[in-house]
Amino acid sequence: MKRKVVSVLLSTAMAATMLAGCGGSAPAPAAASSEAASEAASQAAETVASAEEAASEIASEAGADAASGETISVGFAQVGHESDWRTAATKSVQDAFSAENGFDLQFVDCDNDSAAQLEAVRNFIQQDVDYIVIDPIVSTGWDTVLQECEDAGIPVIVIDRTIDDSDKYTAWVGSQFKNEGIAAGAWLKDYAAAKGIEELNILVISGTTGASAQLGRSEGFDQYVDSEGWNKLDEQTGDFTQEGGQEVMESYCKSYNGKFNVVVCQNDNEAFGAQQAMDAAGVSYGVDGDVILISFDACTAGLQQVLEGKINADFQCNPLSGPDCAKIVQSLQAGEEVQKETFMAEPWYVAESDLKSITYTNASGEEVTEDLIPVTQEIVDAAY
Ligand code: GZL
Ligand code: ZN
Repeated sequence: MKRKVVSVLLSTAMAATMLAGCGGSAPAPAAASSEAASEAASQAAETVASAEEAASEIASEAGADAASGETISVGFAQVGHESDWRTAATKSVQDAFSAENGFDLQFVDCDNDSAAQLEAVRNFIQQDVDYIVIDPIVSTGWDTVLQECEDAGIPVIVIDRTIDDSDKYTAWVGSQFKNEGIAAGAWLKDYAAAKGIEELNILVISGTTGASAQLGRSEGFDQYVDSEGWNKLDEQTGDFTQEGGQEVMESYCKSYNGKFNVVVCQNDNEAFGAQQAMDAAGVSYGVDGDVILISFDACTAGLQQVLEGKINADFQCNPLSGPDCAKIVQSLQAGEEVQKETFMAEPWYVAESDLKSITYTNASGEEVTEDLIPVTQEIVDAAY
């Protein structure tokens, strides 16, 4: 179905729609009280509920479009299938861009291969789809193909990871990754002080090299390594996979045996692999262990590990951007203005309840104070 000529009035300001959670102006630190805990639990459920609510808005809007017989064709070039997070992110887009919602979705799993991802986008141009959605494996190498999309008159929406060498796309929905890294550093500083741990010898298992999620988390956390004078022994990529996390941790256990007391994994699947390697090497971790284990994503299986005290802190990255992305496409199709940036809500989860909040200067230079949420079974059950 040929797309309507869509006159898109873009808001020039890079206004970010902050939802509650990381990166926004944080609520005042909650007092240690049971209502704060239940508030936190409902906040976790809200992450899913707001996605569901947005999904129903899409469905009703699509109802009208379906009545007019208009199907919107969308090409989606997804990173791959490397993690639990990715599975949830793919499902979020596929559910939002469903046939009953008036979409014809062409989905390509690019298997963590940047060349394949560029080829998928060029194929979408050949197919003359109405819109293209990209979750970019790495943040550079995009300007040429985005120019080709622009020349073909096909609007591009970027989700999750960012494209840093071109702004030839209409909108982006995702995370402030640097804040995730900063929050992890702020938490570790307060946690070590509360536990009386003077010396931090840190090993990092980073995500896919050059992915904005990796760049942001490393940059944010390294602010604390530098300002606190922590000893970062090594940083190697685990490519956001469990196998990668296990391989890197196996080599760390050999090279740094007995010399480290913190492991930072840039997603939960790497953390699961690191746990396997530390178990095999007889290294204890978590709340009652010798090693503090920090992770990102806070997927259901990761939060279960936090509940069991096997991961000390898990900084959520919210994968449910499908509904926001579909609403942007529907607005564009209706010739409406869209925000250039939309940030997802992202709570910070912890295994213990003694620390209530963290205060830090976020990526936008604002001083923020954000709750730390002790994980309960209710929160695990409500996770994405
Ligand atoms: C972050 C996302 C990352 C997740 C990983 O937004 O791109 O990629 O943190 C995933 O789990 O593989
Ligand atoms: Zn995130």
